[in-house]
Amino acid sequence: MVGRVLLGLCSVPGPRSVRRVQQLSSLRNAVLLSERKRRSLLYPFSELETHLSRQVDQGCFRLFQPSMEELFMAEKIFTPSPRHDIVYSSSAVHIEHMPQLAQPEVCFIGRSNVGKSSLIRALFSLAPDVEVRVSKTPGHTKKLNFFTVGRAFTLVDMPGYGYRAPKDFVEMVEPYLQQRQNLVRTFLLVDGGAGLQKLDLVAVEMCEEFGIPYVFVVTKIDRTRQGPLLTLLLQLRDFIKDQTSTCYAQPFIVSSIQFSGVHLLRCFIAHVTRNLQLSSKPT
Ligand SMILES: Nc1nc2c(ncn2[C@@H]2O[C@H](COP(=O)(O)OP(=O)(O)O)[C@@H](O)[C@H]2O)c(=O)[nH]1
Ligand SMILES: [Mg+2]
Repeated sequence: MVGRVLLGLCSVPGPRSVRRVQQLSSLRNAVLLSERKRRSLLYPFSELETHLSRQVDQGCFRLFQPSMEELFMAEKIFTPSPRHDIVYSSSAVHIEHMPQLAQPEVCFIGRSNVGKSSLIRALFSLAPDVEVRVSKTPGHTKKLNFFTVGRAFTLVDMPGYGYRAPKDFVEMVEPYLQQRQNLVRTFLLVDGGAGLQKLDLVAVEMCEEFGIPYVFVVTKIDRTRQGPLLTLLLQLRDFIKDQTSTCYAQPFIVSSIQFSGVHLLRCFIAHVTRNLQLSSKPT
């Protein structure tokens, strides 16, 4: 049944199919899928690579390819327990009001409506008590929202830039990116349908100027056709290679509705926050 739902994906699923697709947020259910469907859920690039000629250099898209066992280990970190609380902890507008934390931190930035909050909600789907607000109105997240994952790491949902961005967005985000000592990785989200926009380049410039490590995440792949998605990925590959110095070479691709790529991203976060050692170290 789960497999059928995965196949019959529509861009805006109703509540029943949402419930069924949400079952895919746990790896235990993913193992019930056929090999092909499981691969496209866990490693969504595998679905696309068949359309690429072998002459095209695709190595960067498979740099981070953990084993099933490693994906399971990462899932544990995203699963709450009495000794491992996963909670929304606080919000802040100015750097002086941000909690001082010792554990590694990751943050999610991108244009308003790109899917930041939805992706964070998908990442935390195994902790249903965590409240991540997703709005149909762009510009909803106006503060930096901090979520703590036990003592393992903190995750920050940032206000979006662009349409209805808070006036003091730059004053809020720039000092955070520049000064946050425990920030280990910034996830820069790009809408799969819209592609890389001028405003995204402002975020790229900030990360490059401050020399902080960041990684592209292409969102909403469930409603992006494969051709334009591949074109965007190849464009990103060249952009990263030619114009960036602190960007991770592999862009991640996700759908927060179908959960594709979400397990892989959990594993990457567990890895960069030093909560998971991988058998083969990704470059
Ligand atoms: N089809 C689809 N829609 C998505 C996805 N992620 C987010 N959305 C929708 O995009 C809109 C904006 O999402 P939100 O997470 O609030 O974006 P934010 O402003 O970046 O935090 C909402 O209507 C979401 O339902 C996705 O993976 N697939
Ligand atoms: Mg948001």
